[in-house]
Amino acid sequence: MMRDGTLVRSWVQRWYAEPDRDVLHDAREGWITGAQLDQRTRRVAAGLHRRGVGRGCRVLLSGANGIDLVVVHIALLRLGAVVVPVNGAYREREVTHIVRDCRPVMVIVDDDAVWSPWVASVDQRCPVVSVAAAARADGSADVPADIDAAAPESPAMIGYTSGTTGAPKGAVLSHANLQASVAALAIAWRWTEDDRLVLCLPLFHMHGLGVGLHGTLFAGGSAVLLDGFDSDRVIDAAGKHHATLFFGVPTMYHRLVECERVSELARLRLCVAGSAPLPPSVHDAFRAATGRTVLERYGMTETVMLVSNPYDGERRAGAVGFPLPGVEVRFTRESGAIVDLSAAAADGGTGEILVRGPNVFSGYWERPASNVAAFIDGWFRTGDLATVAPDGYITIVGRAKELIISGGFNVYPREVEEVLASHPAVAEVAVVGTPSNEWGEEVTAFVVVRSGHVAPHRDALREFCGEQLARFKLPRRVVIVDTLPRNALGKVVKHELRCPPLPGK
Ligand code: MLC
Ligand code: AMP
Repeated sequence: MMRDGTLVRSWVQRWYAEPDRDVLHDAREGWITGAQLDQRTRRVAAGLHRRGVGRGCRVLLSGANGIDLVVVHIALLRLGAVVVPVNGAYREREVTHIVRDCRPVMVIVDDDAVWSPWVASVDQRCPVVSVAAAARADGSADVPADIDAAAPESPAMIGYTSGTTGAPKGAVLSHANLQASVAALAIAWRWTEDDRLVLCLPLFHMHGLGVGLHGTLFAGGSAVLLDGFDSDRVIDAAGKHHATLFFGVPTMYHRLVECERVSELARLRLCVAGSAPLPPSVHDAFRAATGRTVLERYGMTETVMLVSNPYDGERRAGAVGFPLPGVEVRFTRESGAIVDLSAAAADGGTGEILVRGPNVFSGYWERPASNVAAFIDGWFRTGDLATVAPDGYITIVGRAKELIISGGFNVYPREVEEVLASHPAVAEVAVVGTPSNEWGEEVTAFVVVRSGHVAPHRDALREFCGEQLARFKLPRRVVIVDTLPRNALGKVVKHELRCPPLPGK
């Protein structure tokens, strides 16, 4: 494990050691080698530096998976700038919140024309540049002397997430945090330069970026970048490029097991699932069809990866396994006590997972109050509830935080409630996640209609919210109710909200 290096320095060393090795593939360019990646990212780093991007500057980055996006990402890290990955599906409300919060010096996004007025409404001077244009930025004669010189403890990335409550806040991850996590994964998953990953997860979240891309570059392996998920394209890419690895969210596995070609994935060395619970039925169906046992792991934006099923030994369906190398876990108890893994295994109780380790972020960007609440004596509160089996396997059994995970994307009920509540026909609203085979959880809104108004149709409410929220946050189900269940303090008791059965079920 490299102790004092940074992520980019470890990658650059790989490219120097084996310049002709293929590293990344996309449909537009085919393969590029380590030497090409080094040269291109240097040139782009210099070009962005000339435009005012320097050490510590925040830059929003969002684009479809492809070599251009990766080149810009690496160039920013080489400069010591702080990458703020953002979902390209975000709408004005979501984008302006992040711009206002982290004050970027530049926004680099595929849809630059759409985002320009949004960014300008917060900061007229902040340039909005397309990913393609940024990837052509060329300052080759002018490479800054301090390239690759960011200190391990300096910030590398800010990932926006709502944490346990409230409006999205930026989790600040250092170069050392990001590196510690992939170093642990290289050990735990036996990830080597011979591995080739089919990478269709979006590169604006930890799973695709902090695990898939960073892990590939750290291990010295290679990745086939796919712009979005499609079962046939994943299977084709795995076959054509002799891939060894696939990482996906449960929704992708759900779709793969329904694909008649899934047995072709038997060629892969390792299939990893995470970001949401993988239903044991999908775990079993994938094994029956491919002979491969999915390895499920658990992580978070604030911590990258935390707990993983073992590479050797039982990969238990429904469980997430053991702490990764370097990660320590503890569990809260109702009594207020905090217990370690073996005590939790002995008492068999349920509690919130607390974590500590070199991968764990230091805090949220400019949120001193949240940072106090997020840690107990230096241990980060995950907001996830778990039990530990007598043999040490950790199982996530629920969440203490208000969060819906749909298809691996996080949806904060409060954000959707705020938008729905501004609809003229909505008197009161509560948003919860309801079980779904395909999505894991579905965004469901319980609506009390304002008197004198007609109950709004689901599609009308979706259209209304769609102007302000990314489409994956829109309610898939709307249930009209007379009142919302409330406790003595007037707070909505969400677990008492019940969906009527779907027609035909
Ligand atoms: C797309 N849609 C979704 C959705 N994704 N709706 C709810 N939940 C989602 N996750 C919407 C689309 O906008 C569209 O709506 C409709 O669903 C049909 O789209 P689709 O073409 O079927 O969906 P697709 O584009 O194939 O996307 C599905 C998916 C995608 C599973 C590929 O959601 C995805 O890439 N998920 C991965 C998320 C991820 O990377 N999470 C990692 C977080 S990091 P309409 O209305 O437009 O027709 C993390 C830490 C950790 O959690 O531990 O890893
Ligand atoms: P994010 O904030 O997008 O990083 O999402 C992190 C959250 O995803 C965690 O706090 C968990 O609630 C959830 N999560 C990630 N992996 C798993 C898993 N394997 N099983 C259950 N929940 C998971």
